[in-house]
Amino acid sequence: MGRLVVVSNRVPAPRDRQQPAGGLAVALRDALSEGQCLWFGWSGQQISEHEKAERDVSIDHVENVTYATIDLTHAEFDGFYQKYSNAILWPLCHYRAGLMEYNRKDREVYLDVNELFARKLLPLLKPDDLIWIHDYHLFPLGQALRDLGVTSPIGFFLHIPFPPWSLMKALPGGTKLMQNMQAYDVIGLQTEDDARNMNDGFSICGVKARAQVFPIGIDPESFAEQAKAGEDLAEVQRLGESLAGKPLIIGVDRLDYSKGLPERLKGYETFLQRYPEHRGKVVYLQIAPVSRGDVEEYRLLKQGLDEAVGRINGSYGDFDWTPVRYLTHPVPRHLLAGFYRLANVALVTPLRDGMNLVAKEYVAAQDPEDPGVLVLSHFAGAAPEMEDALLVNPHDADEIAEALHKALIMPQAERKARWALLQPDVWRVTAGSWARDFIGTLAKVKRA
Ligand code: GDG
Repeated sequence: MGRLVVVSNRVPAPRDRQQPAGGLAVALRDALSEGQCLWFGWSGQQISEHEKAERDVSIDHVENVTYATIDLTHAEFDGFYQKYSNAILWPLCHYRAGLMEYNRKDREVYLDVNELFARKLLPLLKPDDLIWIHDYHLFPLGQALRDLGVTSPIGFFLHIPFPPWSLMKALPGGTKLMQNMQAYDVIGLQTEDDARNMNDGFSICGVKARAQVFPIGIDPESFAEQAKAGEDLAEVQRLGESLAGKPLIIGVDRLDYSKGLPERLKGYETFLQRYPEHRGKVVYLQIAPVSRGDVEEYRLLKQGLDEAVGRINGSYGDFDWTPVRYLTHPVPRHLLAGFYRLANVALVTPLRDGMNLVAKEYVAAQDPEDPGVLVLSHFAGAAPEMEDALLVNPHDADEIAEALHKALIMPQAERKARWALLQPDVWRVTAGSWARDFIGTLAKVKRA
């Protein structure tokens, strides 16, 4: 098998290269552990327009992995990342065409940055490389590499949903985007629905390409160990003591409108209204680290959440009880694992989600003898694999309220039975197996 070349918008920061922290880095750990590998992408640094001419690729070797990064100018960061990727493709792929802020200029910057990636990557490539491109920031990169004469196998994985063509065609230049996908030898999506949507789009656009399903997972073994070890951490014990015997409901999401946070709070409020017996007797901890804070839509979302939490705490709280504990900063991963294990219920209610790893992490973190209950949205990519969770429609506040009540009073025998049905899939489809399946499929490709 050839050398693995991974391309993603962001490459792990130097401090995270020994011990991967981010989702993609953790997911790729197995795949990157063998042979020589190259990881190419944006450094996370921005430069001014006049520094652009001398822009070079910086190279760093850590064990068998070469990290190659480039800086982006402020204008590139804005047009490529903030606007086209995060204010156009992200909402559209999450079925929110109404939130799209389309501007032709941003599309041009997006295409330019993809071409820049291709030009800077080209001299680093070797003939027997396997190239694996990640996510919506880089849809056209495969074609840009082909235009420069690259003939190696190139694969593409989309981490987020892909909507039906009737919606996707709202994207100006959408047909071109689909045509560019012909450059890829393997196209991976998270779920059957996503792959069907993309394949229907291909046939409508007359594009000869085929999307396949490669659901992503976590590293359940190490996460379960971390969660168990978490029991002995002072912070986890402090959280436990602060509950004073009350059950804990946990939510963990980047502060993103796809995660259904306002709807979830409405569900919790409805729960407090309809089941007064739980008032004063339960704690809901929502961890929602701010993400993409410079994009207007995300600022408005945060404002709305700040207000809703304040309102619920003001109306239902008491001098010795806060209904919602709400953090908008990240919690270190080892604590998070311990918090999940302590939590009696996890509320994972995205309006749309490619997969949702939080659902899998929560299951992995449980004590098999006394597991908690997962309340999961039908619209998470994880839902088809996790039908033994309490599945809810996140738009239906009453359904969330009923599921919360059911979860909190669920007998231990039922909790154990449900967990035992959820556990095998979380252990079977892992980050490692996902990467191996994808790379194995790509390695079998011989381009005509
Ligand atoms: C995209 C797709 C797909 C969250 N808060 C904290 C924290 N996290 C960690 C979680 C989890 C990860 O971030 C989030 O992963 P998700 O899968 O839930 O969601 P996205 O970030 O939107 O990821 C998604 C994924 O890509 C993979 O393909 O599943 O559908 O949208 O690992 O634990 N971690 C720490 N502190 C926090 O406060 N340490």
